[in-house]
Amino acid sequence: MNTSTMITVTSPLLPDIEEFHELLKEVWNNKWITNNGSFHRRLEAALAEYLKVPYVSLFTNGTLPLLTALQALRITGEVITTPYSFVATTHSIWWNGCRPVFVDIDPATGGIDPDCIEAAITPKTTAIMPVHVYGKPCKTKEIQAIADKYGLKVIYDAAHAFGVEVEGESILNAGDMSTLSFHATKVYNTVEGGALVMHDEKTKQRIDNLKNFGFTGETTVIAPGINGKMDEIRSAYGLLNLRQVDAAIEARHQVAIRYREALRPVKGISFWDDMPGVRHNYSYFPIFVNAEEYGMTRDELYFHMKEQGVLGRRYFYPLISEFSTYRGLPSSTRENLPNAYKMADTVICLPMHHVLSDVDIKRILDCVVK
Ligand code: T4K
Repeated sequence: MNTSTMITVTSPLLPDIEEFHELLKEVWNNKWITNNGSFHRRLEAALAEYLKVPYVSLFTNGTLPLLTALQALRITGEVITTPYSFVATTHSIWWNGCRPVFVDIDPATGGIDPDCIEAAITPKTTAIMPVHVYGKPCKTKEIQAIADKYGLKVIYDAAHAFGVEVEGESILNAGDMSTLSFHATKVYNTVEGGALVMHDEKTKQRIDNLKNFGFTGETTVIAPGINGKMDEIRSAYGLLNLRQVDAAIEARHQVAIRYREALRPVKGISFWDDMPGVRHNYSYFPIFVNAEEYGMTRDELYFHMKEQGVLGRRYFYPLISEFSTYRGLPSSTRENLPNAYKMADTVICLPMHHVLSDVDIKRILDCVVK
């Protein structure tokens, strides 16, 4: 197969090269290329406005905000989380010296099932880390009610949830903090990048200090911080991408409409429709294969697509709880996580991005629709 004819699961949103060049000239003129420069400040303000959140702190990727949120909230002991995510979610808990406790997911959203949380709480539990997987909102009200009852913090891994709103309100306002990833493969990207969203200025200040080694001035370090600062070049790139992200989301929406129309009659293939009252970002398009009804297993379909040059991905297979670091944990058993196993064993994310052509969409659907 000629690699140029391959259809990848995603394709990055790229700013206009001439406009980027103009902004680069400004960065060059400023001779200030990182450490809270003017583009960094402009992007934080622009994102806060676009995302309808009070404060944003930019980071160099989407993993550091997870690590930093746990640090800032002084999370210790056990953190209840989902096995159905990218490994960075659980790694951030482990890197903070805490123990991840996996609970099962809600098959209707792919997110953590609030009904499973209470049984997993022990005297050592200090926080819950749910994930808005594929950008589908978790049951935030139910999760918050449990957190309030037991005095737990809630940090949402919202890496996939850029721009997602419920009844006109940003999903990023739920919980104590939310994290975003601006990796190249995301709906909105700054090449590599990420952010933490918080509710108050004091927390924003603390996070800004923590991502700058814990410095509060030239000679004062208030905490064991890290280097998480986004530079001026990526910040400038991010400002340009913000201008076109709505159009990119709409283009993805149109792809989702085409997929749903073609796949609805296919026996053994299921997928999610939009949730009422939700502004989705169409960051991924997962389908679920019922092998008996479809006549092919998920893996058979996945490899058939691959042979045709259609590179879907089995996000999120295997479950995080199956990786060697985590599989020995008491909460990692199949019996504890039946819905998560089922989803991981049946999912394929179809290619989904803003520049999928009609020809691409037809090729993708020709693989799946028999
Ligand atoms: N929490 C969650 C829930 C996450 O999903 C992630 C990251 C994080 C936290 C951590 O955020 P970051 O620290 O990464 O910002 C990708 C991404 O690397 C990762 O960001 C993402 N989640 C994860 C779900 O997917 P891979 O290893 O599957 O990506 P890769 O390199 O195979 O790329 C996928 C496809 O995208 C390629 O086949 C082609 C296309 N692509 C990729 C790149 C990098 C392009 O067309 N151009 C590109 O530049 O992990």
